[in-house]
Amino acid sequence: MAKLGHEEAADHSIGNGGELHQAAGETHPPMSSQRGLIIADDENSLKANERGPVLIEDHLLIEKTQHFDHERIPERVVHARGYGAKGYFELTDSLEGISKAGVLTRVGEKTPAFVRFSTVAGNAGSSDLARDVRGFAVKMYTPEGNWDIVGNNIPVFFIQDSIKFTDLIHSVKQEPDRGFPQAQSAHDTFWDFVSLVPESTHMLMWIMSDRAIPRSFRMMEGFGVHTFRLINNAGKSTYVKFHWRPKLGMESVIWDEALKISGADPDFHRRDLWNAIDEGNFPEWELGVQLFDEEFAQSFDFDVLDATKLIPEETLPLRIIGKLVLDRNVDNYFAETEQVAFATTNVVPGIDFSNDPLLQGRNLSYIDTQLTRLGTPNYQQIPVNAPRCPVMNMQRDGHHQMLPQKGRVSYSPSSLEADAPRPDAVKGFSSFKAHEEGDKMRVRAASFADHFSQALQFFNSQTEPEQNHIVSAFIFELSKVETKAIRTRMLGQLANVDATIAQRVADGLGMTEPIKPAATTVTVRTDLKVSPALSIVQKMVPGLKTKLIGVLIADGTDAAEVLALETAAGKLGAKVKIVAPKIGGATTSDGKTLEADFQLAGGASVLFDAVFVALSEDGAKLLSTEAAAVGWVHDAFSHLKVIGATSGAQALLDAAGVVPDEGVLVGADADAYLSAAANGRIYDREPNVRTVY
Ligand code: HDD
Repeated sequence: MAKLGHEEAADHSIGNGGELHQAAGETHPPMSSQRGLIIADDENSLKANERGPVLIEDHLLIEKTQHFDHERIPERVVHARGYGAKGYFELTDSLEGISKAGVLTRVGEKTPAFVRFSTVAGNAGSSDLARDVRGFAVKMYTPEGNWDIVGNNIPVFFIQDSIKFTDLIHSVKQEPDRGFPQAQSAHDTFWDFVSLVPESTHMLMWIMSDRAIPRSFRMMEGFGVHTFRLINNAGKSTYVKFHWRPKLGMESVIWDEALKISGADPDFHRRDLWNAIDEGNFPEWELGVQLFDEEFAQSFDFDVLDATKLIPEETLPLRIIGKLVLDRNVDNYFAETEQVAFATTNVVPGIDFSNDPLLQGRNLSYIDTQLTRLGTPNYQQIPVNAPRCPVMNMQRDGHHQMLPQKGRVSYSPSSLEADAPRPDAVKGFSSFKAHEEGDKMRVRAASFADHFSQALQFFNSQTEPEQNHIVSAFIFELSKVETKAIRTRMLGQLANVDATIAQRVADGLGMTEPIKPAATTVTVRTDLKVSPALSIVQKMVPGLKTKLIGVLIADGTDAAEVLALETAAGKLGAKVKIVAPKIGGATTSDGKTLEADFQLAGGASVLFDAVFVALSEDGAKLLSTEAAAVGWVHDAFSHLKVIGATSGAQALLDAAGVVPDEGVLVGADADAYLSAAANGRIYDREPNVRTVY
């Protein structure tokens, strides 16, 4: 190779970075190393000569590489895949007299908040649409310290005692020998465990329901799950259960749709949240509380300390006391969403724990796990975790200590410094004076024994399509279980809830042997009143606000029609997304180009809440032989979506097997189509598109 002259070599060494020009108005600060040294060349390592070996002297290369090598931290052992956002909690109704917590008594105060939604079983890189419980963790930075409600989108849990948590999670995560399956409960070890642990039956009903496949984080409820205590100034305790209520109402997707979204856009939920906040459509939840005393607890049919049970809203109505608004996306995913550390022990004076044995175990686990994840007890100093009130104590040093802790006194009591912090019995946190007596023992209280009555109540409280989905989900999951004895055993547990449910699942599995109910000492209560509040469909809020409408176009599409739809949809707060065979768009009937948001293969109809097929006759004929277009329409139909179409589009509807019903509007105007779409899915269509067991 010819040796380059000095000048040529210098030019050559610039690399790609040299191509970047400073545009007018841009002020790029100089790049520096971690210790602030301004970097002259970030394209080339330091070499002994032009083609020679790299020198160990290249501290810039070493620093950059070393930092990269250590970028990852251990992901969360559960809830690894999550997404966070910032906002505030505002109290609208004071709990004065019930709790002394400032955050629950100072009406109108806006408390900064950080929320992280998550799935439980999947690893950080899994899909958002796995069938799973969703974590709903809220951190409120109150003037009296951080208060976390580390909840889920389901008000009950799998187990009653935290000693079983390790087993539950080991069973649902990837099987340890093979390292799969990822992010799903549909495998032998999970069903082996739950079929042997009847206390999980109520929760199984919930995770087999559409609650486990929400349409959006913005459209799901949140629950503190456990019974907590509120403590007033006189030290009196009131039991409380916390509920987050989405302003948009609840909505879920269809299971086949969830499977396909996982392929079409594994980031579906996080993208949805990011976009909504970015566009100024701030998601909002009401905070509701169920308040009750010991007398109610004693009179209630189930133990309020049992996290596998709920108190129906119809029995104990919610009192709405505030709202949570998410109005800012994170600035940096790792710094905030990954490093945020929630803990059930993050409570403030006026809020305390009950004896729920699941909660008591959690109180250790959260603060402990952060040591592995974040590597130091000083994780509370990371900005996303740091309280927004003074932190003063005698804890010192440790890895990554950020505070210049001043003074010679690092112990208490002390007398040497006038400003040394001291405990404050009035302002400070004091535990509720609970009266405890009895023998120490490792037992499960008899009041925790009924695992089936509320499971049946939940099922009976669903609409027919929702019940069908629960049955189908059991069939799907158990069909993935290879060990037949586990399927049989699970049918035995289901039979304890209800013989018909068990039989429907058995029919779907093709298991013809008589079902033998599992041994139980409990007589199932069939008299529990249905609770419509447990159903998603019955809580749906009609409307198209922030919904997405996919419009399929091709050459020859009538642009005016698309524009009319876009305008009408915009007025209702919905967004139209154009899907075309080419991303550059299509030539519409007026000879102009209508640009596309998605290329057909990358804009599957599962990404939209409703669809519109805006094709000319020629366009429809052409797309009738295009599998992606046929699948686009067919999926929308089988996912029970409202389909609008121009009359020219009929050939594609026919090719996709679309059968006319109230949700198929051909040749209708934009308003008629949109008002149909605003009512959501066409559940009556379901028996025509898939087998209902
Ligand atoms: Fe948990 C994370 C919710 C039972 C141990 N849990 C975690 C997160 C949520 C929940 C939302 C994610 C927080 C975040 O976004 O960082 N967990 C629950 C609910 C439960 C529950 C609602 C039952 C009512 N959890 C539970 C038990 C234990 C744990 C019984 C252990 C005894 N959970 C953990 C953990 C995690 C966690 C291992 C993993 C990462 C973390 O805490 O920070 O400590």
